[in-house]
Amino acid sequence: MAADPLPPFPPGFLWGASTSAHQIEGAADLRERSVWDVFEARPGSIADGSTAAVACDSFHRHREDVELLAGLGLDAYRFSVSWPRVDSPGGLDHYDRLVDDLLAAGVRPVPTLFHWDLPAALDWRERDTAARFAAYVERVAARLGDRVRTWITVNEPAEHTFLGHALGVHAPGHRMLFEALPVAHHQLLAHGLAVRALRAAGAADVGIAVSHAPTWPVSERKEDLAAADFYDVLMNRAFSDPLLLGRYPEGVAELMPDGAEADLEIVSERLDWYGVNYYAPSLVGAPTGGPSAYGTLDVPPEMPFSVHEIEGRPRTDFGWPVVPEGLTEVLTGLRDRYADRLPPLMVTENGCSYPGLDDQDRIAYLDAHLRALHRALEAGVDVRGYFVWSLLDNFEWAEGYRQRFGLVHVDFDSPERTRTPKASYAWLRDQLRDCLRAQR
Ligand code: IFM
Repeated sequence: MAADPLPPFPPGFLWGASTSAHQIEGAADLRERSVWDVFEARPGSIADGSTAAVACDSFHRHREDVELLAGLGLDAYRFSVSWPRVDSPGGLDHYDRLVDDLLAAGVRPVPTLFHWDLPAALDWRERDTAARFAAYVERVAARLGDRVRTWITVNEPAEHTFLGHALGVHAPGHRMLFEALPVAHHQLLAHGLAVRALRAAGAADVGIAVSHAPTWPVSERKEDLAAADFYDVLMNRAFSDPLLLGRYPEGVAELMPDGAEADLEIVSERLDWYGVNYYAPSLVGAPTGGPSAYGTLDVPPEMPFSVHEIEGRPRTDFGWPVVPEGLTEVLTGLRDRYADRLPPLMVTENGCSYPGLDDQDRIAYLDAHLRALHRALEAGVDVRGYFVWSLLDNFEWAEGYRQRFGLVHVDFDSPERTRTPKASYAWLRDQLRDCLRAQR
């Protein structure tokens, strides 16, 4: 257990936990199908052969989740709204109840409107999907907007583009390599249209959740520096530049669909805050002629870069290196790059996978990352909140139930999906009570 008390955070700093609909809800029989349902049915697509049909059964057990959030003393819950559920009769009723129960427990609902579970009939390769998304967002806002103050449009458009459409290891399973880039643009366009739809419905606090990994060159060799720079463009700046500067960086602009340029005014619609999902940096060099790997992910040899292991660091169960200072680097780096174009930041995801109930490794991880966030605050970066990924162990996409990110253990073998708070749950609860909020 980490010994020193954590430093206090500024008054009003928002403390939360995150989940997503497909990863926790289950009740797949009570909604339309998503691209993930189709993908999970393909033999070999999910490492443990599982599906998210039941997951944590949070659709039926969301009150237990709300109690767990309230027990932690958190201010906010970031969950996602399932578009395929909203498309089914009565689907919005579930979110109505969830929002009411959260508010009754004193927890602010923070819905994400797209967290990868696209309705199976739709396709992000089609530009029209962005307009369909905006129409869906209007329906959700019309129903929940009287009680929801803070909204997130889209989660991690980079991962959904690259894992789902470039490499084919996530749904919908396309392996289009660089031809996948229009999928990124269509999600960003969808985001901009959603910001407009939410504002038209009266929303005043709108953000997006974008993954950011500092890219470290494997050496100072010219080839490694160039490969790392391109990787950084592809994974980070291809998303933050259009959102915050209204332009695509050189190297990806030419890969975007015709007419993308004209959409950038919509894509860069003003944000109330910018969400950062941080897990670990990437160590990148020139291609080695063979495959390279990041955790469980294989990087194809034909890519113009190779990804290397960061040595000398503890690793999570996923094989991801634990590098807390990467979070400080991301936050200060965004401030330095975007300066007065950068809205306040919010860490919308940060966490780690470890097994077991006595999860001292998770405590050490969270402790170190909160200190790293605090260093960014001390350096003058305007960060307004932090959401742990995740409240619950859940369906970790292509890994199935093998990777456990929760503060709360879920027994996936029990019909009740029994929830048991881990040591990290008690630790975070006590930190929130004793130090993190000392200045309030
Ligand atoms: O579980 C995912 C989440 O859905 C998106 N961000 C990363 C998490 C851990 O892999």
